[in-house]
Amino acid sequence: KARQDCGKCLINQDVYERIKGKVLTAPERVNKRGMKPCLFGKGGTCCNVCHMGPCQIIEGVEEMRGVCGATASTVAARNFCRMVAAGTATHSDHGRGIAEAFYSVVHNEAEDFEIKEKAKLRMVAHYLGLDRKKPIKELAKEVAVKALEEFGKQHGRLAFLSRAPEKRQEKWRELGVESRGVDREVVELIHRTTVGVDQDYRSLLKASIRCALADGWGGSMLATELQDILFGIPQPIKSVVNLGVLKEDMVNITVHGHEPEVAEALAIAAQLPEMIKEAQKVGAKGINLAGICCTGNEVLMRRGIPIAGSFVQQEIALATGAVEAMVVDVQCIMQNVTTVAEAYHTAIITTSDKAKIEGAIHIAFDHHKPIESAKNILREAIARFPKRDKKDVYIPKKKMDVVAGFSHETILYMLGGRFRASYKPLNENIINGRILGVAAIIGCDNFRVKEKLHIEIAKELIANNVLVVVTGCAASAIGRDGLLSPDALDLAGESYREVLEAIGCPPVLHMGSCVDNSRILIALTEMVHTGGLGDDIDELPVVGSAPEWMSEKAIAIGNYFVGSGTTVVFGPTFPTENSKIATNYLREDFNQMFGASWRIARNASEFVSIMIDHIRKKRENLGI
Ligand code: BF8
Repeated sequence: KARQDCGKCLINQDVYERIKGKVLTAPERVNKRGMKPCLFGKGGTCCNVCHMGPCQIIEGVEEMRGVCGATASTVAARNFCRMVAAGTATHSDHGRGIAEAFYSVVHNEAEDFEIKEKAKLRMVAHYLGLDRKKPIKELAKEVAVKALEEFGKQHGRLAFLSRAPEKRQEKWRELGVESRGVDREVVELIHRTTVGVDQDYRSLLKASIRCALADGWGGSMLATELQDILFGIPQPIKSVVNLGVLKEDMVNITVHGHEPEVAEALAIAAQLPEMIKEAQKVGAKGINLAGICCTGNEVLMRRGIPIAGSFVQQEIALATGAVEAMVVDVQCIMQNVTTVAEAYHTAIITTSDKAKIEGAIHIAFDHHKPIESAKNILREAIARFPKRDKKDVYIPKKKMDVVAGFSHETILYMLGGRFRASYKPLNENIINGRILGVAAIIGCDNFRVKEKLHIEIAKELIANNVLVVVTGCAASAIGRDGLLSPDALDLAGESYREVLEAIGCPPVLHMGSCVDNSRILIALTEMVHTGGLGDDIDELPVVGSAPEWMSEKAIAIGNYFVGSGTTVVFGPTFPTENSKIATNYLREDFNQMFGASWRIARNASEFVSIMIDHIRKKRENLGI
């Protein structure tokens, strides 16, 4: 029953059946009594910042304040801030990791990688305040130093904030929420939330924007830009998604986590004749890489490497019995993967010294020697192939064609053509009403959500002529259903379909991993700069959503979008809900301050109606 209750596992119900009784998996835990969410924690009013508690607090009940007197709104705001700080830290430490790799490459301390995108390097150099005309090698070194400095800066403001529309920058200045340095904002926000510090929900929540902006326009944007410079700007590319991408006759390696460095190195090493020969020696035809989570999105976007699964599919990818190794770095790796792997011949290989897992093999990835590290990892996987129990392999047939790789640069070219690359055609089609507006569906998929929310919402939006962009695990889920393929054009509303047919792209555009939500910030800025849709992001007929969010990172993302002027709809639950006061502040007061707010929806139709109403209201304000 537990399995049948979970909409997500229905996707691969057949695989779950195989491990029934062998290993306890996440969907089973979801429905076990002890695994119900804590009611106070879920709505944000469990306070555990000191050891007089944890205190469970009910709004408006005097005796149910914390021992220290903390109110429900203070506690909910504190917990929300901690999520924002954690999400910001996570994306940003990823950004720092890439900046360090970039530093090593351009200072000739690392082998194998090189600058792939010189024009983008010059553009990034410009926004970091450098002279873009300098010789490329010299400039790259300066960019590496400047990028790393953004993390530890104490004063002034983050360099990429200057990429936002001028009016937005003024707003940030007036409100005092310009981020200074990435690390400083995370540290300060955590400081504010500890016992006896900031005890006014308004002050806390406003500060959460300053930190979140350091994610979107700081850590995440640095990650995206430096990854593009090193590994290439994504271009539209065909591939496939779902467990059917695993191959019976090859060494299957799933690359899971977030920073693309390991997966990029594995992709290069897996093509080397010596490694293919080693695989053949043990009876395999070759090496097959398949992605999971955001690492999957990174290598799908740039290399067309197929995606085996999103967050909710990581256990069952192993339960196919066909995976020799799951190679992980950081974030969103469930501890249970080692338990599932033990039931098979599979190795879980951790590669980051920041993220080890009991029961996994650790092969530290040396970013000075990426290919050598990758070869060691491949050899561990190849050695497992003869141990595969061929009778115990079951790879579901399900897979779906997708077209991914829609970076904001690519969208620019597609819309405007090579000789007048511009967002003008998009703005024109919004103004003339062929496209109603733009909606983002981002974030995780979640074992607790029974419905296929991403898919239902996306279908309804495109049918209503809304251009939909997606990132993260939402993108994989939507891809599994076929919406990332031009074959789904007939699901789009008539006028939107005409636009899509003219440029030949799918009705839903995959813009990348979760750090790549920064691409959406730049795309929105381009729309403002192109003209005709107002002077700031909050005037655009645009809305965001994370219908199945579960990670703190999603809250940080939502918050930087709101701070940047885009209303976001989250659900089905929300982390401040036990305090009406704090939740109302995020909706009404944020709307006054930033022209955008946090909204909550419980089901697909609520998501769609809030999103479409919002877009229509913005159109009305613009008089279009
Ligand atoms: O950073 S969408 S489950 S994989 S947190 Fe994690 Fe959520 Fe997937 Fe990527 Ni984003």
